[in-house]
Amino acid sequence: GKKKPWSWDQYLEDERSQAAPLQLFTEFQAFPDSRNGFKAGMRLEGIDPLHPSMFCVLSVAEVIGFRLRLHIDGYSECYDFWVNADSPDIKPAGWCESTGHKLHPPKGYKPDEFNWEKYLEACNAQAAPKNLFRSQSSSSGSVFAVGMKLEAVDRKNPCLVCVASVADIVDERFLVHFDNWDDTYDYWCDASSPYIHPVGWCQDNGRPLTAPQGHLNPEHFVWEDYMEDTGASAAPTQAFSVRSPHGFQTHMKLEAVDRRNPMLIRVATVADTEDHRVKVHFDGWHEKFDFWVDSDLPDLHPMGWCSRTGHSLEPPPLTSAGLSDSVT
Ligand code: MLY
Repeated sequence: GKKKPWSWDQYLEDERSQAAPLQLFTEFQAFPDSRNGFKAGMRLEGIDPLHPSMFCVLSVAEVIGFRLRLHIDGYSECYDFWVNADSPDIKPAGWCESTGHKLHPPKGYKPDEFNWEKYLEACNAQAAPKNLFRSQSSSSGSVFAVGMKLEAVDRKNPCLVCVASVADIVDERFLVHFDNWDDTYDYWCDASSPYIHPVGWCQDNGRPLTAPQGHLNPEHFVWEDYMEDTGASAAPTQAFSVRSPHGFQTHMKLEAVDRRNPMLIRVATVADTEDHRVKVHFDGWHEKFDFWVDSDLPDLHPMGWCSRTGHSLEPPPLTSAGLSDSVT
């Protein structure tokens, strides 16, 4: 007979499993309340994932459901990346100019000779209309200011807590930069991030603090001296308010973007948990592919997200649990 299409309900029943409840997901993971109005070819501005301090000229390369593949104009397709249509990392054309940010033009343009109007005309392209972007929360209640110092986890070397600065602020998020390092370690976060601490935190908690690169006496870094030398101030302690731990539990099922092929979303299981992270396992795949992510990663979604947003969902490669475990 004809093979029945894969269904979440049947799968949960067969596996005697439960889906992660909706309320555990953030607004950027949950079912969107708007449509994805972006169209291939539209131009926009946005953060370069490999250089989080840079806003670049982007074009929409592909649209699938609520997701977009973005291309950095003038650069190789190997830098293309996927975002959700409500990503705070993307902004309409002209946003940089109106907010005092430097816009990195397409390769071959000097920053001062780039002009959106002329560029769009030259490409015969359209700018993505402003109403397609997540509405900006105008209230900036944050007390963080550019230049303020803090102690932050280096996400690429997570055992290090380092001397860092607020390098940029957009809406409720700010850019953490590690003093005297290049921007490849930078990341955007908000005041609830578990990865940032006020000046003095390492000392109070008996942890080593990594001094700025090239510091003359890194073993004896003194915040007071450093702030006097740099004329900077510390981000106020009250500004930090770590979010409460997520509620995901081991065995809960969800839908997760495959990092090795980010065009795909797969059936997945929470394999392990920490306060602010979950270990994602792809059902039917070897556990060597499991990986830890922040529980609020916008690439995690509740059961039914793909079907609701018009994205295909990759079912486990074999439906029989016993078999799939032995096939790797
Ligand atoms: N082994 C790495 C460590 C870099 C750490 C950078 N942090 C502190 C921002 C290297 O030397 O490249």
